[in-house]
Amino acid sequence: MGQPFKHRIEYPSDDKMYYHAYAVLSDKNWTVSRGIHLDETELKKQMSELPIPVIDLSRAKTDRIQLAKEVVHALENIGFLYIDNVKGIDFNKLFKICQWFFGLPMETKMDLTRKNFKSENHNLYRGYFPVVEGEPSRKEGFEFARDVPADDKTVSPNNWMYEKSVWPEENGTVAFKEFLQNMYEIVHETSQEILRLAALGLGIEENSFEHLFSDKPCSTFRIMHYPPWEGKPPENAIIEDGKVVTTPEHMDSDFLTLLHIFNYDGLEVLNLDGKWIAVPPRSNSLIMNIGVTFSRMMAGRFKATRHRVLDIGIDRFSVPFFLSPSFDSDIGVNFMSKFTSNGPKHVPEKFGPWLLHRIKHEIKYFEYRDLPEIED
Ligand SMILES: O=C(O)CCC(=O)C(=O)O
Ligand SMILES: [Fe+2]
Repeated sequence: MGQPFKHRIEYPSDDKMYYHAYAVLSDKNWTVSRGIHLDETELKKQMSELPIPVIDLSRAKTDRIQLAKEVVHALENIGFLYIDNVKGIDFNKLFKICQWFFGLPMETKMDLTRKNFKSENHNLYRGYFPVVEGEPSRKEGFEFARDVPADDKTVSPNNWMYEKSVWPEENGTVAFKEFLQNMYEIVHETSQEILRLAALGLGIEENSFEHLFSDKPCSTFRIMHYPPWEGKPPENAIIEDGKVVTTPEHMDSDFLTLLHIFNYDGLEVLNLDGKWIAVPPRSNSLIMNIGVTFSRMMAGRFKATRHRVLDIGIDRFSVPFFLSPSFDSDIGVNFMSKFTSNGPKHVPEKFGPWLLHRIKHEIKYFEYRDLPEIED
């Protein structure tokens, strides 16, 4: 990220003034912009002492306004939170699904891999990606999305962000596709409920974010396997104190991520003191974090926190859902200025082209490097 976020906007609210001091992202680190109510030292202290907050969704009906405030507080401060009591997820089955898929013969997985890993294949964005030797990211993954209806004529045929998902053949013992498609809908709905709470906590209409996702969200659901390093890892996977990563530090590019990490350690987030703190596994809970898309729209008020995954010496599985707006959705900066006459103006920007530029030209993740441009 070359461009620092340097906006500071005041948001009126009926019952309290929010902190008018936000973390500012400059180059790699979050620093604190001086605020009105809290001075830098106090805000820094507050944030560095924050544990990862827990949002219990079972309170969404009974204690909605308070819960909404807690969501906003968590998003304004650490940008990472646990979401408890999401209904309908069978985590044990999800684990078995991951093990089944990654245990398939390499040949079978490679039938589903993206074109840049196997030239006969047609899928560019969805499907399987293998471990790539020499990369500091040591992981294989399988991705899918909600398919766009075949009769939808609004999608350009070369827009691979909407390409059809590919699926493995099932052997009758696991309902892989059905289970994961159902999971997608559960986490999608969970993300929408969290966004309704966030809107309520911000003092705007609960459905203020809904339009971004109601047409054809570009969200991606991934299952991932991180094999431990064998032999000597590449230099760029070795970090301080001789620790080794399987995913280097990064911020997610999407709107928000909902993640499950089973019982595995290894996930760490960077707090405002520049210290890496562990995000321990919490059973039956999802971990949520804000992506750059959302943080940018909120002019840095909601935090996209840097995080990384350490090699824990054993195979590690995790399941992220990357909530993403529709290709044409407006994700321009200063979204909140639509609701208040104060502050810098909203600058419209389409999600799809912005994301493509970021993942292909700025961050250059190995799994996206060779994606073609998309002509509208
Ligand atoms: O596996 C994890 O714990 C985190 C994964 C992650 O940060 C990502 O895929 O963006
Ligand atoms: Fe991430």
